[in-house]
Amino acid sequence: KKHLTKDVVDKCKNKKSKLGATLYDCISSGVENLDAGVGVYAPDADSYRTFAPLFDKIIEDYHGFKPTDKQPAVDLGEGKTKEFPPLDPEGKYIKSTRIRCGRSLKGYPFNPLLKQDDYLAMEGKVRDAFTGFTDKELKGTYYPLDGMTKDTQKKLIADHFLFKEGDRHLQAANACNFWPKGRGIFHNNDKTFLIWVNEEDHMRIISMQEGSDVGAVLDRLIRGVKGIENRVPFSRDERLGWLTFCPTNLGSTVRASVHIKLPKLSARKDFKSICEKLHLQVRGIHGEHSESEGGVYDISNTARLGLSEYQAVKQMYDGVKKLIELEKEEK
Ligand code: ADP
Ligand code: ILO
Repeated sequence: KKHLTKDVVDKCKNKKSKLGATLYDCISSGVENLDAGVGVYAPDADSYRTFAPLFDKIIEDYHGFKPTDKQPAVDLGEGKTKEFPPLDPEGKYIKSTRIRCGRSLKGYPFNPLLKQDDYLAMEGKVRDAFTGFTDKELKGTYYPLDGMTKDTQKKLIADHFLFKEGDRHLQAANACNFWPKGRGIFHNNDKTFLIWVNEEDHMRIISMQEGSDVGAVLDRLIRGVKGIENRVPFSRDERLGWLTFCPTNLGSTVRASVHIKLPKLSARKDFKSICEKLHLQVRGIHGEHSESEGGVYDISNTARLGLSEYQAVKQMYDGVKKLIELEKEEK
């Protein structure tokens, strides 16, 4: 609505990406969901170039990343995790910490252009990669969604481990074809290291645990990412960094979050604007498009593109540290 001007439509309406995606394929989710925050997805990597008149504007608006900007080199934060000691050592505010990143498999487009055979082949490839984990803490089991009981699925979702089903934004983007084929979740015994397969992105790699030890969560994520990238090549763009289906996740792809209670601060009318000024995004207890429950919020870094993985985590770390200070100062 905001960036799809007549000029942009005229520039894009007769174009097709290398794999045949049209402008309508990019905007269908926002057309069907007028309350969407962003409303667009890229059916393939080439769509970011072919439909640049639209994507560039949205990317600049969301990330502050200009068409001439370039994603910095990868810096996962290796050797620097000690810079992130527990944010709330007494456990008064933070319930849990999670850091996730997205990855796409080289050679495959995104959801709307995938065939059932692609989903199954991709699932097979990543499954092989999981089986190869040598790190004891990361070793685990892959659970395909196809065949999972509804009770198990519901419990995994309620406990914040598994992606939801039937997201209307993804459905309208044509991203749920052949569901649940090729979709699933890998996790270690403790459910502190998890990988979502073929939901919104080919892979979402997640590290999470109770409490506020950001350094420990990041350290585990780094080991996990390295363990997989040795086995399956990921697709990366010179300018946009790691490629993802949704433009909000490009670049570092990192969303570092805490589940946190800030009773005094969150009662203030300007709570969201305080967070925005600290480059923090506020979500509800069940993730995006959900509400807070029992005063618990999901607070994370807003930007993912134009900053390294380490900087994305630091954005959340510094911002949440400040929020806790402000909470303590409130009368
Ligand atoms: P994503 O983080 O992958 O963009 P969502 O916002 O939908 O997707 O969140 C996915 C799940 O992760 C949700 O169940 C959400 O509650 C859970 N989650 C996010 N941050 C935390 C956290 N710090 N602790 C526990 N669960 C979390
Ligand atoms: N298309 C949805 C979601 C945007 C960002 N979030 C994710 C999960 N990619 C919207 O525009 O609100």
